[in-house]
Amino acid sequence: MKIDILSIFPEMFTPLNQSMIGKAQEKGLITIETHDFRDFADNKQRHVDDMPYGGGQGMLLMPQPIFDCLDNFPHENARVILLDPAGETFSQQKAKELSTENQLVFICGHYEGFDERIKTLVTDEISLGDYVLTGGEAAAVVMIDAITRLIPGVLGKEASHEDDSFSSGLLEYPQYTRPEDFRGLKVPDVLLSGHHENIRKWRLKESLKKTMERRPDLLETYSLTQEARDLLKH
Ligand code: 4H4
Repeated sequence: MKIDILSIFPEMFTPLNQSMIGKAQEKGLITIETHDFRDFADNKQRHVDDMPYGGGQGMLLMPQPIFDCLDNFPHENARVILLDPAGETFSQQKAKELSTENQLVFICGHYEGFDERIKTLVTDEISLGDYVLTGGEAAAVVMIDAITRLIPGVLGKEASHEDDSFSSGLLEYPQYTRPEDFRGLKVPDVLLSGHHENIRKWRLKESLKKTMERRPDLLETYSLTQEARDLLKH
């Protein structure tokens, strides 16, 4: 996957060179390239924003630097994603959908928003959540993390995303590692039993309980098996 990021703060994306995403780039599974659209501003002061027509607070990103920056690299058939609080709320399902694309382009705005004409370039307007950030960069880092970890080979054999919270449709069950007893806090006996069927049932019940307590909305779209219904009753 090729990921192009339009931002006037390219240094905000260095976290993507660390850890598993950094390794995925070294393995050639993904290529991340940042483009500073300030380099494409056609004014001497290199301004990329201006006051809104009609008055009002704040500054808006001008269309010209964004359009010319986007014209500067191939992006046919790419999903062009505008980070905007007014966009569709990002989700694991959206991450899964975008993880199958060959190229993603992220347009990260600052200040108070975008000239509306920028949206003619865009295939998806996506928000990280119902809050307003100083810029789209932090949101893009989170989305790229969530998307690229789903690309086969990125997580490597030592980790997988099949049982992730949300991927399975339920919140993840409680997990434990060594030691068995840490300051009197013990690992549940079932996990030490080696009885795989009992462990599977315990994990399903714990996922259902946690989901029911914290995110009952997820159960509206989760197709409960008879076993899951029985486990929820007891
Ligand atoms: C855009 C701020 C629009 C305010 C912005 C407005 C997010 C988010 C974000 C910098 C840009 C803000 N990006 N998810 N949430 N005037 N970006 O907040 O429409 O309120 O992705 S405005």
